[in-house]
Amino acid sequence: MTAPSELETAVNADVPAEPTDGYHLVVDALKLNDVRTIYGVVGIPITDLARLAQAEGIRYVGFRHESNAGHAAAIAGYLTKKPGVCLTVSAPGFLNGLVALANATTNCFPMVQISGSSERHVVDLKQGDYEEMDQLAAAQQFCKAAYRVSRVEDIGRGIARALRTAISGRPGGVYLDIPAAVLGSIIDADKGAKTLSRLVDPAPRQLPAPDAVDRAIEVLAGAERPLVVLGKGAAYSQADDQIREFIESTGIPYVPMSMAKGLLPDDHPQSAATARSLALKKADVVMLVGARLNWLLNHGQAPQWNPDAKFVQVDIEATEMDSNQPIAAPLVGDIESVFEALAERTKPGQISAPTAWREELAARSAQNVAKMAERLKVDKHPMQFMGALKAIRDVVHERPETYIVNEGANALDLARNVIDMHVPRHRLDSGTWGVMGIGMGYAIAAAVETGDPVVAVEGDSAFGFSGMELETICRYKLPVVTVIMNNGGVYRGDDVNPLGDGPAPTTLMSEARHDLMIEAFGGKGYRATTPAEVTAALTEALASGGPALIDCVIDPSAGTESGNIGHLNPKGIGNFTGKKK
Ligand code: ADP
Ligand code: TZD
Ligand code: MG
Repeated sequence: MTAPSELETAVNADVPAEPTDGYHLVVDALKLNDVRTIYGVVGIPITDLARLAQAEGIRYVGFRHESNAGHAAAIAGYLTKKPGVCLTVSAPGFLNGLVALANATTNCFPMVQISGSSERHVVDLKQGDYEEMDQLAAAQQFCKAAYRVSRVEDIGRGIARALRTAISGRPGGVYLDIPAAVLGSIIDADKGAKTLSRLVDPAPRQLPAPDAVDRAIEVLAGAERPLVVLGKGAAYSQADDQIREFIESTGIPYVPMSMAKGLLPDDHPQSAATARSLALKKADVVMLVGARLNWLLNHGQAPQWNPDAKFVQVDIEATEMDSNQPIAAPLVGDIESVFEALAERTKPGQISAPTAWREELAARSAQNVAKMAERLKVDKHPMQFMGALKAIRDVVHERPETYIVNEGANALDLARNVIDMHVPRHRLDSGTWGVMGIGMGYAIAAAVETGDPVVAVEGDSAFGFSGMELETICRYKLPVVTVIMNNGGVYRGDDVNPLGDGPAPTTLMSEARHDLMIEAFGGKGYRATTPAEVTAALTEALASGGPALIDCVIDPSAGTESGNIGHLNPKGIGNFTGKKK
């Protein structure tokens, strides 16, 4: 034995007998609060954090791009009603994750982005650190809240605060900044353990006031043409039984927003989804349940809506009321508590939808269903969207537990109408922002969180935003079948460059073989040129339970500019290509 050097003695004096560090405290705090999965991309300074989390029994799912990891965490939050966690590296990795964090906030999904960051004192003096950025300042405006942990003894508090903020009240995205120096800090293990805490009642119930409930009952009782609009907040709340009981006992027709499809099965006799325009135009009392009167509902304005309609709104966020239309009966509370209170305080028969109104909507539905059946019959060559989508619909109809992920423009709008849903929270799509790039992240998280099969119906452009995650799907051997509506372009594939010296802005390669992409990673690729081939491929792919991709070759002239929302394009003075759309 040699005597310790002066330096060793000095260092050891600072090291507790039983030491732990920031890495361990982060993992312990997450475990203590039931975080079971982390979605992320590793690098300095969080690689060891991911390794340790895995070693300690947290499932770590490694992605190829942070945006996709973030989208996965967000939809995991939506599906489980617990915050999804995304882990990113400093500056560029952090920024890559930020679109997903903002998208989660916009869609009211609970998620926490935990990011490592570089040396605070170097960053703040802008001395040019590795991956230098003031991440806390950058994150603030894109999320519900942003926090930074500056001392190792605050890790437990920071994580508790981030998780509670994400999940309570209106759910949203929260940013938690943990500088490298804090992760590497050493602290006595006992002392460290005492800084951690488990959240008690992280998403407390929010009961509506009794007089607010009575006011809503009165408004609904006076309706001649009542309508319920179910939004993704209703799906998220998991108050499936209470919502169904209210709708069935009152007989009120309902319209589901896209991600609320399946909350009640789409073939429910009270569904007015197939008479949507008439329902909106004529309803005299509209009850919004976890649905905002934003652009997706034309802000509640005429001519889409009856200008004299009265609104009842059920939402956990008081400031949502009156944002677009005056709300005659605001019901601020969590949806489960609101529906329990409604059931308690409504007298038998007090609210009921008049038969004439129900029959009017049912008659319009029958007409529209017949029209749709005609449209779906077309079996033209080259294949049209409808041919491919009908084939998908019929295969997944046999397997209602299948999750449907959906993005694109025409690929989104048409699939939403054609593929009916029968189980709550099984349709995951571009949502409030109409964002492209959610596809593979949502699909991966749905498969990871539930183990159920996923079919991702993707526009060929939309798919490109997250396509590299096919490798992730194959690496984790997930039951995800990606079906590409390959019309060779953004909206359509037949646009031309008038100068003829290269592709037009909306053009992609219609001859692209997306099916070969997945084969590079050992998945199964199919190319389908007819609806029968789509049926055969999807049936086989779902039966295999493994990763697969079906490239559906769609007519490049199929599709309209921006799908259903072409009217949102600014007009200008004319048509830039002179080509007829
Ligand atoms: P959609 O796009 O389907 O119409 P939105 O995202 O516009 O739905 O609306 C969802 C709404 O649901 C948000 O205003 C949000 O505050 C609300 N919400 C989310 N969770 C709950 C809950 N548990 N109880 C009540 N409202 C909720
Ligand atoms: N970038 C992001 C992040 N989100 C967007 N919504 C867009 C760009 C613009 N955009 C749309 O709104 S839809 C779309 C883009 C690029 C793709 C449409 O093409 P597609 O679908 O191939 O996915 P269809 O079936 O050809 O219409
Ligand atoms: Mg396309």
